[in-house]
Amino acid sequence: MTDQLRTLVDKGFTDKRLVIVTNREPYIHKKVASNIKIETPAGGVTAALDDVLKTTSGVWIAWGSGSADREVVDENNTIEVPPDEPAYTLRRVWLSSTDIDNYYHGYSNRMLWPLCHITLERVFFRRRFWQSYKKVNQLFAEATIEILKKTPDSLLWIHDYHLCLVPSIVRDTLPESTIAHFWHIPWPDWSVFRVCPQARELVEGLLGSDLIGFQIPLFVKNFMDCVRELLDAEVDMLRQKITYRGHTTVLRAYPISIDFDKFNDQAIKKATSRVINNIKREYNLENRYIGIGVDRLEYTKALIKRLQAIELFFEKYKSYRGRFTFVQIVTATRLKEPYLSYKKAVEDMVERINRRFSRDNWQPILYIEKKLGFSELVAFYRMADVGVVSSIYDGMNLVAKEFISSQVDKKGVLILSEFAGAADELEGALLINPYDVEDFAEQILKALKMSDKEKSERMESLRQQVRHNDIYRWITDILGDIVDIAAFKNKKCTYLLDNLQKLKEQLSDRELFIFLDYDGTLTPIVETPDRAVLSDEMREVLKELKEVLPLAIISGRSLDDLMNRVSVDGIYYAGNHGAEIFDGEKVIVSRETEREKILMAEILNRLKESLQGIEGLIIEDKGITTSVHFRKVRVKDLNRLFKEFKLITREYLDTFRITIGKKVFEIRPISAWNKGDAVEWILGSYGNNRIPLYIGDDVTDEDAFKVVQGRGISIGVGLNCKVDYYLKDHKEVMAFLREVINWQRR
Ligand code: GDG
Repeated sequence: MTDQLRTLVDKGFTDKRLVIVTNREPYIHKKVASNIKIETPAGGVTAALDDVLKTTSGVWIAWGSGSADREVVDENNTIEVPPDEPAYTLRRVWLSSTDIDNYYHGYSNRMLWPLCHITLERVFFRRRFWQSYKKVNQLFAEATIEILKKTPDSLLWIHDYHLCLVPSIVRDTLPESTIAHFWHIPWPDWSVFRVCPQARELVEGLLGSDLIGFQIPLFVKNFMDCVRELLDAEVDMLRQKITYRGHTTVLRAYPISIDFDKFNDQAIKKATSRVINNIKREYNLENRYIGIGVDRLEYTKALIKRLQAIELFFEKYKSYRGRFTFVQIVTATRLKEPYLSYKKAVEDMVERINRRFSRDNWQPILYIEKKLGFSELVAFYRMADVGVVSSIYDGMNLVAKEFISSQVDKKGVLILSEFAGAADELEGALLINPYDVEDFAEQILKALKMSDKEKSERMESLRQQVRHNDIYRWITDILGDIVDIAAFKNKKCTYLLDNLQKLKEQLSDRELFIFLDYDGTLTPIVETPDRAVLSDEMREVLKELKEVLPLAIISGRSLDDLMNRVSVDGIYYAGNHGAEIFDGEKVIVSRETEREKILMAEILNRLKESLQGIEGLIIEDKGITTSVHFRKVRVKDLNRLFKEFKLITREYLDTFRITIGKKVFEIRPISAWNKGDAVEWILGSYGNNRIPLYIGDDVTDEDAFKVVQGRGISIGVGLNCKVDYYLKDHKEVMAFLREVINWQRR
């Protein structure tokens, strides 16, 4: 476990318990003759979650699938695990064989799995599948509720497509729970997901969560699109938040990974070199190029396409016959249709290709059907010259990362399907489209012919990426967000219009100074900044207000623009997020340095150049600061915009502050005054120790909220718990300001 994760676990879980819910259990008790044997599923994800639970002493809820599982649990269906050194509780859920058929093999594996992997021909649906899926999700939810009732402030982390409905069932019974769900497989786009007869129920089920994690940003976007099509929900594409029936769910991409050190450390062991020599001798692989594929026997991993490419490769490049062997390791899981037919098709094809090209004591494909032990697996990965991952669609694909982590000699090349989530992150692999078998065969040739230098450079870059983003980083990121969400939920958000009397009492006998943000506070948020016009009604309110209290309008807009738009005399104005102030007589400017000016011009040029052609984008040059508005940019261009914006601006982070507001990026010199500084300056210049009351809606208003905290009143527009009170929109701001005028007059 990394230090970072350890700190999180130590800090975040002192008074809370982590409750994990998965279909498969981390420890399985099996009857072997008259004994009971304990098996642990080899998967790295399970092992890492097990590690975390061992340190947080939480609870793991899962289907009790072992033949001796019932014998060992107590009357609450729980058992302390690991068996030899108990550290946390495993709560087992019992399923009948009919449910296993209908919920697991049926709805999960024949409806959701092919649907999400866009193999629609394979989608097979029976009503009984769905009935059973609902029943089993209910069972899991009941077990969870029972646990949560005992420790109400537990944090719940549910996994995968088997358990879509659990979040909302739990939420209905225990509305205050903190619930996260991680979706391990792809989320397809709407044109695919609409095929599912229960599309709406599934999405509603998931939206009981506070946080839903997906592997990559594309799946987040697909999910949001589906919600937009299916439900009358508020979908904030930019902040990746969905509000449905009064509950808000945050969506994020968290690319899953592996334990880099575990593979790397095993690979460099002397013992591994010995295992490699043995394998080479045993399978007659000495002095040959070696390719490797490690997969569950699974149609989404596209073994047939891979074999077609290998066949084509040997057909075209005869000189590699006898010199290159492709080792395909498979483990058969889910031993039901359509897997049985698929297994047969793969085996037939291997046999045919081997018959076609084998000669002397060489065969092109070495097909090994067995679940390898860890040391053997790592040895295969390390000795390979080419690792192949050819999925037609894949959430992430851990084999790709395991191969990389085991490549300590950096002599292997990774051929990776562009449709695996891993392709989104891993730079340095040779990307293939598995449907383009011709190119696939060419990439195998390219990998084999690649210079040692290029191989080593590519592999080094891949290894850096996996080393820095390992499974513990994944867990840390998700748990960190869950802990934050829980903390946020515990805070009370106070709605001002329900608490006017309280505020009035708080302010009685105190002299106020009113500070107001402009966009979103005095005007509604509109498509483009030029359309944010102050209504005559609001202007009249401001004019009345300034007669009874000192008033300042503080905005990210340039000072001139702001003053023209508000056009009320005798008040303070601050533009450019506080960097320019008009005190009623003169303008006071927080000067930028020559260097800042030059760098800002440079950023502007680079942004304009690289973001050319993005329709609807407005880059607003305001002198000291710059705003990049993207409210009108099409969703399909957002990815490019965010990527390029980040790439350019990250070089200037020591000089500029970059914040994201309502569909706008703000770039401002770190040294320039912010809205908080402006509040300080204005209060000081006005004198006589007034109490600031600040109303704003934007991220940049947070600087001012901080200054106001403890000495005045902060009011946010929109649901906001970081402030003393919140109001819903600019209309409520107007109503509140009228109240203030009345208080003062009385
Ligand atoms: C789902 C998503 C996502 C396979 N054969 C052997 C063996 N394996 C192990 C590999 C690897 C694991 O199985 C397969 O992981 P994948 O990520 O490739 O695929 P899925 O099982 O489909 O997993 C996937 C994952 O969830 C995690 O979120 O990446 O996209 O589909 O760890 O090593 N292990 C051993 N011997 C074998 O013969 N020891």
